[in-house]
Amino acid sequence: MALAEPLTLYTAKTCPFAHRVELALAESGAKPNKDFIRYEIDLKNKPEWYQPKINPASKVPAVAFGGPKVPGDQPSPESTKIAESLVLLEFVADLYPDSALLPKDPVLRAQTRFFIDAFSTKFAPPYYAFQSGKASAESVLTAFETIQNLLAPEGFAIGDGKHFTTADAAVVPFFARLEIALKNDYGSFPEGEGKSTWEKLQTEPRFERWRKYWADVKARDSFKATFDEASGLVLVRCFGLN
Ligand SMILES: N[C@@H](CCC(=O)N[C@@H](CS)C(=O)NCC(=O)O)C(=O)O
Repeated sequence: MALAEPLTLYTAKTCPFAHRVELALAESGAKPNKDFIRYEIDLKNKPEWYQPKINPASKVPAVAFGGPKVPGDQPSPESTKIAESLVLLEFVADLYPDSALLPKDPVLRAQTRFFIDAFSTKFAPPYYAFQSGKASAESVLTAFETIQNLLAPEGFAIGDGKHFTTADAAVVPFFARLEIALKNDYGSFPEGEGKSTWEKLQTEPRFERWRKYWADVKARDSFKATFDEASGLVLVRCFGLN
């Protein structure tokens, strides 16, 4: 659905934070390069205008909203620039109030935000430590259980699980990349521990709910449209930087 004002998303296929926002836009029915401009930033060779004109922190994702319609590489000073993936998730939910991205009920809204906070504080740090060879596989499996315990009994994360919310958009990009990293044993953990950790997640009864959640997410059109498996291995640099 088209927006009243132009929106350009500065993003990078490799970046899980940017993927969050792409998922939210896809869930809102916004089509890249029709309803918004999708501008890929090469993180290894960022355009010189990016930091001064779009994001002083020089990171993706960022959005230019409003102002005249301009090409992505010629940003207008009249547009508002907004950064930080979790801020942008809520911005997209506000732009598309008819999407189910952010529940209307205050309790469910609070639970959505609590879920994201739990992921940032209880899942990302141990996972990042494991990936960097500084924590045990068991600490990661415990972190999976922590997140799993917050999932709705079926479906997506929040409430009755019927709706994909910002809680799902916030965590899915990281699960997608860690699946690839673990399966390929890509990380600084002892050789074989990535694969064996993935094997445990796939087979142990204690992770059954997470497995079903992950299967439901992967079957979702928004996921298929936004995840580029080839870029998925670029994880370590981004994970934990929030
Ligand atoms: N806290 C930021 C983190 C964004 C971030 O770290 N993005 C990385 C890519 S995954 C980035 O743009 N890094 C700058 C660079 O690589 O030069 C958010 O949530 O949006």
